[in-house]
Amino acid sequence: MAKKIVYPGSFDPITNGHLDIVERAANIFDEVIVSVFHNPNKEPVFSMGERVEMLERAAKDLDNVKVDSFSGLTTKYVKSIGGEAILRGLRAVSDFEGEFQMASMNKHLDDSIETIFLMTDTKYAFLSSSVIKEAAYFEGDISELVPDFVYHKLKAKLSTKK
Ligand code: COD
Repeated sequence: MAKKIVYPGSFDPITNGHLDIVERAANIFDEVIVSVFHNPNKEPVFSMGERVEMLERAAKDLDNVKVDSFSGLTTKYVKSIGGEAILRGLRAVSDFEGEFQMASMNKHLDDSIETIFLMTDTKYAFLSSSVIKEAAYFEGDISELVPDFVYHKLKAKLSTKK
């Protein structure tokens, strides 16, 4: 049976830390679905269309990776597309508590769906979309931390906000 795993997130925007997790998962699982969550309570910097497009570009050479979007419960979405598990990345100890809570709630909501964690590569352990946006806003050099096209899109987007 083909193993399909879903990597859900905000990806606002994708960083090299996210991409590293996607690439490593693509070597383990038959199919990886990277899916952008539509959160009605959050105002993202990038629209849903922009985030999906950036992920598609970043994953274009990975044949078994597909990009999608969803709203509502992750567990319901995973089931609806025939996924078997949820993929999450773990950075520092500080991620553990929130991830443990989320995985436990997801297990409560659907006992058939496991959450699988990949540890971050230590060189990306400090990376998050939020620190990337803040550093970029104040013109810090983040060029080595995100794909090239994300770097340019971020610069263009943030320059209109000043
Ligand atoms: N290295 C490795 N992994 C990383 C790095 C890095 N540098 N940066 C981020 N990651 C990992 C994160 O730990 C996470 O696993 C993943 O990448 C995505 O991160 P984000 O920040 O883009 O996405 P989140 O954490 O905001 O996504 C949250 C969800 C959308 C998955 C969550 O809110 C959700 O499931 N919502 C749907 C509603 C639902 O079902 N709720 C019930 C569950 S409590």
